[in-house]
Amino acid sequence: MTQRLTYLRESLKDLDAIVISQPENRRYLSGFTGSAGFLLISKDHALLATDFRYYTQVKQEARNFDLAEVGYEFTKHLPDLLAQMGAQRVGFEAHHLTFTELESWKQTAPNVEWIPTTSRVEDLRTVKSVSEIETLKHAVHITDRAFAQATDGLRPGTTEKDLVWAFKTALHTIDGRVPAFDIIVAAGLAGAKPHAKPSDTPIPEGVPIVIDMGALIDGYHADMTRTLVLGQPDDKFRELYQLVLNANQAALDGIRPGMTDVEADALSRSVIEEAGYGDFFGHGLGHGVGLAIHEAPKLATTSPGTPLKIGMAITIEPGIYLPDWGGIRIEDLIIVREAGVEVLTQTPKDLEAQIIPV
Ligand SMILES: [Mn+2]
Repeated sequence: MTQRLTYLRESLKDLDAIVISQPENRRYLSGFTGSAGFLLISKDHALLATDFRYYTQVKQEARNFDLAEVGYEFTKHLPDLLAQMGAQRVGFEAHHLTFTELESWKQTAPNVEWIPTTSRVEDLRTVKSVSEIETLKHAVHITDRAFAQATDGLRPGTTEKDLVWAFKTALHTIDGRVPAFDIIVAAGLAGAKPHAKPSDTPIPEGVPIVIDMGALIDGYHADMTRTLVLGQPDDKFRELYQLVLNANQAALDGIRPGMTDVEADALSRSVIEEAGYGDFFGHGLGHGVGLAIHEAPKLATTSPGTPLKIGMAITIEPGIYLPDWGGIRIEDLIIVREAGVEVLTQTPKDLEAQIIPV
């Protein structure tokens, strides 16, 4: 945590202080896992202002921060806190703070010059530390095990909601965990919607079943997608599955540090485009993952062209979605390493392993 503060302070040369309101950024910098509070950080000070519910917890979790007991009146105390820090030019998180909050801060602290900042902490969060990677590996490992356990019970008559419940049960029984996000189980036509909601309908045989799930471990999110089929798939499934798998593998084989987010996206996209399905891969190749399920960087055609760095944790999830047929997506979680990528996800993805015998 100390090093994270040091890095942030290095990026604050143009400011006297910054107020951090974004929850994952607050946790990342301070270690505080509570749901409310603001960080005030200057060159010499690190304050965590929160309410009565968290006074004890802050002392236990955020040892590098001084607790400011502000109750539910942070805005009222803000001028005093900033004056104590000698801060005149103060940054705020423009992508998180609401317009209403900023207006109230301006009113209460009229002599402060409020400077919008974006992504200062998010940029730091993209490169994971050794301990963050260990936590992500744990999350992926539990995800792999829960996937195997839950899909073992998949048989004719199982509904999408049954399977969601089986994943939740497995996460709980294996390691006392909960899902990192709303689990997706989307069979047949529903799978053509990348973020479909599970239904009460029994999963039919022979159609693709898109399953997107992950475990949440100590604030870190695992994210995996596999596309199974109950009974024998048709030739179209075999053809498209292999195509998406080839696209997934092309990215795993081709990604290197220094390559841009756009170039990484193109590794998979070009495989799908060459086969004539480019229009049916309508989302980005992947996203950073960590304290948030979706965080920087984003791998997409519309990304800014930022180079990938060693230590980034990213999903690789090409997909093809045909509205009159269904969807196929294969998603792994990787770490960018010096010579390529380390694939954390271990759940098998060869075609035969996706076929559940009936
Ligand atoms: Mn994902």
